[in-house]
Amino acid sequence: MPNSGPYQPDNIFARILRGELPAHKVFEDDVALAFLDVMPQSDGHTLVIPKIAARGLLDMPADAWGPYMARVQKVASAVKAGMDADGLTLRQYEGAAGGQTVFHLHFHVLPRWEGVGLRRHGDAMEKDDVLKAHAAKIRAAF
Ligand code: DGP
Repeated sequence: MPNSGPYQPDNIFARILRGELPAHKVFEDDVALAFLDVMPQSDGHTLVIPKIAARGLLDMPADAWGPYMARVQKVASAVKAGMDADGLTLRQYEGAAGGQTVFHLHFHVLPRWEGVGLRRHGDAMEKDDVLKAHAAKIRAAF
């Protein structure tokens, strides 16, 4: 996948948006889709993507931020409540040099618990039944 240039409509998240690839979805409306990260850095690690085709923060239209960030906040609230977390860490990696590996804009919502560290970014795949259980808890918290 090229890490610069125009938006590539065959990126993994675009394919999830089109329903071509499965995901443990927790939220969807006309603006955004949220689903669990398959390589979670903490239990319940959720990604929130806009439906607009933007590679990253720098090519997201300015007037699309308000509606998108409102969904990020809504999802973050459900992630915190559903996972019974003490807090959250939000992250966004911009460009390959910034750590981005999938070139469709996304915010990472990471549940945090006092004294519990994060696993490494993109390190290990989680079991499908574990992701399924976490997604159910988060969906129930909207
Ligand atoms: P980033 O470096 O910010 O582009 O992170 C991409 C994240 O996406 C990374 O944490 C792993 C996750 N990921 C990669 N492929 C898939 C996939 O096919 N499905 C899901 N749900 N997550 C994925």
